Amino acid sequence: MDRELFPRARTEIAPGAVHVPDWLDALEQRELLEACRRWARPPAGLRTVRTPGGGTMTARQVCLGWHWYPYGYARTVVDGDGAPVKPFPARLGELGRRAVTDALGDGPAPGPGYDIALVNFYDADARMGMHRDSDEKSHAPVVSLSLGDSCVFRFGNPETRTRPYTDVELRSGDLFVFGGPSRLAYHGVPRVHADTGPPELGLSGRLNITLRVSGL
Ligand SMILES: O=C(O)CCC(=O)C(=O)O
Repeated sequence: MDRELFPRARTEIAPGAVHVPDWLDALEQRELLEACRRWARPPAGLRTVRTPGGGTMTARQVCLGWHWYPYGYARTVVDGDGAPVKPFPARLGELGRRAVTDALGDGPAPGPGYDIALVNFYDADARMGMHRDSDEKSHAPVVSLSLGDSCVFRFGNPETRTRPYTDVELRSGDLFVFGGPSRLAYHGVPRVHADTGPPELGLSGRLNITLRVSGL
């Protein structure tokens, strides 16, 4: 989508946290969406996440490689149908490596590569509260890809859920990477803008694919 007079630029939002607009082309977005639809099917498919306090997350989720539940990782869907988690596709690992190089300019990090994908599906009313990705043992950068409707992505600081934070609009095809001093920064999605995705993609709602290194 080219609504701007000038192309949106790569922006460092905080030290080690970089937004790269339009990183995925239309074909890559379509292929990823088709893969997400396959991964969402049971067993170990899209589920509603329940938090220990009795709440439910409004974004629904499917995991690959390791199953995330509040607050840990398992090899089976311990808070759902109990099935083994689907394997982490090598293709997503390559995408993760390329994303880090493009966003941060770093070569491949030594040690294990990406082995977790969380796929979050947001309808127009879904949100994600401010949280830190702190259940992994590795501090490798988190890679986040967006498909479909645009959203407000709130990126804060490692100390508090509150200000200072920066609101970034993430659109279909955008990449956001956060590592280094921002690896444990609080972040969330306070708003999804309905019907703003590229019509040719054929997705109603928003998908986010988050890649992490477990260190497990
Ligand atoms: O949907 C997003 O852009 C953020 C997802 C997220 O923060 C997470 O999965 O931990």
